[in-house]
Amino acid sequence: MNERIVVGAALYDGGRLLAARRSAPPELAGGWELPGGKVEPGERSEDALVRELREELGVEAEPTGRVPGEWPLPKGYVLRVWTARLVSGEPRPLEDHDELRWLTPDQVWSVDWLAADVPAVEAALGLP
Ligand code: DCM
Repeated sequence: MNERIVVGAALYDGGRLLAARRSAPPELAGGWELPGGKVEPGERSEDALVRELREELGVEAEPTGRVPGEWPLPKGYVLRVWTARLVSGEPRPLEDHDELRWLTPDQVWSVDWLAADVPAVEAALGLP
């Protein structure tokens, strides 16, 4: 039963964490998140993560480990997070986002993370 899982990536590069600002839907627009999205029926979570990063950011990425925990989202979804590293490409906001920011450790709390992402980011800090 995969249909209520959202996967997010704590994508690290050179010690910086990627944050993505949502452009839709209206109630989430302007909030920052770990990029990712819904796992499709029958899809492995790590495959969904790779697919979402390809679609949303135009990059190839590799999950490097599961961040312990899961966090509730609206409509019965739960957020699960993996650390990930860039394999190729430079992230661009192709879909769902209007801005990306690489955050150094001292900048991590400088953006307005979506509610579910706050504990997820806390859990992911220091894991790469
Ligand atoms: N979501 C979130 N934090 C993330 C990824 C997703 O809060 N890091 C939420 C936003 C939507 C739902 O999960 O309510 C589905 O996301 P999407 O629209 O990207 O598939």
